[in-house]
Amino acid sequence: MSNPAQRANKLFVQTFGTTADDLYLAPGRVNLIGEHTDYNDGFVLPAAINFHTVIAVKRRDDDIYRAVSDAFPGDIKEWTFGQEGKMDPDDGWVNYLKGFTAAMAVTGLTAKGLDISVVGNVPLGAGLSSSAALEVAFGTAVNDCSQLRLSPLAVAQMAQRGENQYVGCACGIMDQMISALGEQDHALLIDCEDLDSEPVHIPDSLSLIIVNSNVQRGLVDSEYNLRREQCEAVAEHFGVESLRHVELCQLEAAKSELSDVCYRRARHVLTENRRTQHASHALEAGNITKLSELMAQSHASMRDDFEITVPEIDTLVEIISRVIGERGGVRMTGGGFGGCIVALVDHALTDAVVEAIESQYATKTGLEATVYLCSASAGATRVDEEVY
Ligand code: GAF
Repeated sequence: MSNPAQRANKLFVQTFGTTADDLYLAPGRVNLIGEHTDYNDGFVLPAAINFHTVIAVKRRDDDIYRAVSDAFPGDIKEWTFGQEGKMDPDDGWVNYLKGFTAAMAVTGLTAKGLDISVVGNVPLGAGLSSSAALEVAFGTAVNDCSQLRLSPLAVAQMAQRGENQYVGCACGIMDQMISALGEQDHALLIDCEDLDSEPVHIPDSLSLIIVNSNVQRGLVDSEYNLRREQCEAVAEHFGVESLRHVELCQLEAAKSELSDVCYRRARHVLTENRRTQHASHALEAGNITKLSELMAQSHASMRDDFEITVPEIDTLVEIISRVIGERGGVRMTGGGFGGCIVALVDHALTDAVVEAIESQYATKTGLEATVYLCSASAGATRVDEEVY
């Protein structure tokens, strides 16, 4: 049926027997380059995508929250601001909302309660940040409805705090920040040390293609946290706050003092930071040959040094890079261990890319891929049903 905004309004009426006051949305994201660099105070280059979580809300006079998702209609979750209790793994999606209000309470902020319904079309579990979209859509609604006047960056930081401290995932700031601050037709170069960001136009000649490998992602949290610990161990070895303050030449000189695994993890992060800055310049200048080279190097580094790709993802990247050559770039995107690849390719090659995936991926892997032809979208906002 209808678009997500209409669906959110409909679910609201079905659940609460009255109409919602307002609608808010936040996008999922795709990271063009700069993987596992955010929690190392490095650089990332994500874009918000035109897949959204939409929330319909009605203000309440008390501090109670009641929430329903279209994934589980009829199952109303309820909590009181500042009394979220402990994260309950069986509660699934609502933990991300409770995490947000819990983080606010810890910070000393208060907000009035809300009745809310949640719907969305960000693919779940695909590495396109459906959880950040949920947190940021909710945070934007709470911020607006209680007139807190938090900046989009502050909403993103609160969402990250909720996920780190309440949900228990040690994620960096990238996903929340791009969901809050994305710009249409642009990627955002984010310096995760000072959280400065600058929009980078994506040339009109390029198609943004995301392909879901449909590999069931396993061990994601434990492997993610392990990578983070390995990076922190190397920073500690050098006596610095983060890998941002280690130079590649220092790392090379200290190679024998580190385990091979830790050395390679750090080499990925340091080289990825450079590639991300160069890729941002290449994109801005429309230098697709350079972009292609940097995205290929990024993928190889994730595969060989950071070891976060899986064979099916490597296969997808190989299939696509054979079609596009230097007329576009392709690499795995997101935290890894399954999920998606991102390709930025000359429009003229879009059909050939899709045909190559359709004719080769299933034969080589036994899985069906899902292709999303996307565009870079704006960040979280209040929205009208008619203009969604
Ligand atoms: C996940 C995390 F949530 C991000 O913070 C980032 O570290 C990413 O993995 C890897 O680049 O999406």
